[in-house]
Amino acid sequence: MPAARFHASSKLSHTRNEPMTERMTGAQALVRALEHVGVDTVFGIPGGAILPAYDPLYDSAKIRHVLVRHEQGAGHAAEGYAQATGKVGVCMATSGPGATNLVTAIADAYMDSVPIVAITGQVASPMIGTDAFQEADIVGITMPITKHNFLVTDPADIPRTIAEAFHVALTGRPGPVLVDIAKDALQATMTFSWPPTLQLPGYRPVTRPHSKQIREAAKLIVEARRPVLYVGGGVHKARASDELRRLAELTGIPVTTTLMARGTFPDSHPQHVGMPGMHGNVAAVASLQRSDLIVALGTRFDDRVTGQLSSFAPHAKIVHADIDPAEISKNRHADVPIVGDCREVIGDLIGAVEHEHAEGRTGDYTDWWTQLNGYKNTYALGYDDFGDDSTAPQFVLERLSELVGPEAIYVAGVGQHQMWASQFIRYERPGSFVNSGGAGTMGFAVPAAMGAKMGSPESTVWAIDGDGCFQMTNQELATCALEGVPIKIAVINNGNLGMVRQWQTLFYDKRYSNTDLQAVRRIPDFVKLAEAYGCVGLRCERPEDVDATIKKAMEINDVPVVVDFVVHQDAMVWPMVAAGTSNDDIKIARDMAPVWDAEE
Ligand SMILES: Cc1ncc(C[n+]2csc(CCOP(=O)(O)OP(=O)(O)O)c2C)c(N)n1
Ligand SMILES: [Mg+2]
Repeated sequence: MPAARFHASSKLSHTRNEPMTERMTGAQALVRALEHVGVDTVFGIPGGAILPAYDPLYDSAKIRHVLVRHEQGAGHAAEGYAQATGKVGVCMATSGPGATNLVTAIADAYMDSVPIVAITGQVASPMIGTDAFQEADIVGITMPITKHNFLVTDPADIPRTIAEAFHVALTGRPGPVLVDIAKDALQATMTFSWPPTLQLPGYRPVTRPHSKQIREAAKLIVEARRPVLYVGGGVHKARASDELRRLAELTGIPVTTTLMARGTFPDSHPQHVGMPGMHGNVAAVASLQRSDLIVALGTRFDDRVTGQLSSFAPHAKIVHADIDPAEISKNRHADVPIVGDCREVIGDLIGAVEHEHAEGRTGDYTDWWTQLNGYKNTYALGYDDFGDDSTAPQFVLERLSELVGPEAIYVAGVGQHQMWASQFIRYERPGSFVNSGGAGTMGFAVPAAMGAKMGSPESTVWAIDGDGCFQMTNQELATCALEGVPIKIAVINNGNLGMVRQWQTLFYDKRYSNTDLQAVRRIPDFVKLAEAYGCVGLRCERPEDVDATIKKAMEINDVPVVVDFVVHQDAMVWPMVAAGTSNDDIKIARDMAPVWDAEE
């Protein structure tokens, strides 16, 4: 690929930058380059190797540095910021342990295709490879979990590398990019010029889909009897939810939204059949399983969706559209592979289907809808109360959804509460549910909610966290309180590592090895903990207090609020497809399967 000119008119910057040169240190060049690519917020913690960069950062009028309490928090905050803004999130750390503390968040961003740039200080270049103090080969460590990474030892390379990192993070399939800069490169002087010329040979993501494939897909759509749109996180990342809706309404095809796509198609839409997968609802799982044509858009046939791959959707032809050619036919063979940006793909599909309709070819999905509506009505999501005065966790989520509404951004941790947040909150807007899907990273919620709130200060941001997850990253409450980031956190406190306990209930004969967090002893007491961090702490122990507690939390907008919702420990996430089994064996409760044959 010829070297591309980096244009300020790209997504990376708002104004056209005139070429300019100036002598400065590598550190100053780093800060200047970050300003030029449009960075306004950086989450990080300083230390020896990155210290030279923190000095000019102190003077930047354009960049707000947010001092977090743990680098993992910086990484997830960058992810939350990226998801709320559509821009690149930025985190910064020193060498060695600072950099390795970012690793979990970088892996998380890689799995969920979140555009972040991580900037790390490295020991001075003559020391690299000597086991110098705080040396870690972070480029080596993050090689398999970054879209691309760089080690910079020449100060002259800093501006170009930053421009390249932002370009790579945001274009094509988004993802994390790491820039590791040796301390001596930050300290040395160089000649800064902007804009730089990108040197990314071979990097040219295909965004325009092939018209022959599009025509073929449209033909299959009108011929199919049981088609389904299987929508993944890529559709929102391509900002294609409007196009998706047009395609869905034009064709009349049912839509399933994966965990990463919740909100991309409104839950209230009659064509929405729900979330597929391990904890998806029966209609959505059946829509894929019984389908004769799956149109997969920006999604990757993840094992949590397909269940046992060999028995997944056995009668379906597959149209698979993705910006990343490596995803296509990775898990399931695609009959019609389409490489391209989902917005362009869906836009072109609309045109091609309209052409089919104009020629008098339309799909008839009446029987299919009868079947799916049967599943929808018979197997609507529900839950049991325990018949005592305890609170069902699902009830808390239901009430949150009702009282807070679809305009808020909900950010979940990982576990049962995450699945209930996906199932029982109604999402109507793309991007309104942020969570850790591919990696399943406990500790994601608090810092990601902080980043989301900083990216979208007008939005109400609710973190839905587990009592286990919350204890992994709640130190960022200090950051939120001090930086004035009034997020709200609903801790769904079941006193257990609930999702693991659920598997122990089902598959390990109720032998609860190391999942009891001993909630009765209140160590820690989440209300006191919140107060210690300068937040408001509330507790809700009875179902009749849920509404009033949520309303109270909604009235507090100047400081972060933590609500300790004490819920029953034995609540389970249903439906469930046990790991490694077929989607056909979905259970709606323990030992209870849908009665397929009766409806068919
Ligand atoms: C960092 C990390 N460690 C371990 C796990 C395995 N794991 C998945 S869910 C879960 C329990 C989470 O407990 P909690 O936050 O209380 O959520 P709950 O399931 O109870 O709602 C664990 C330990 C994980 N996903 N991430
Ligand atoms: Mg728990």
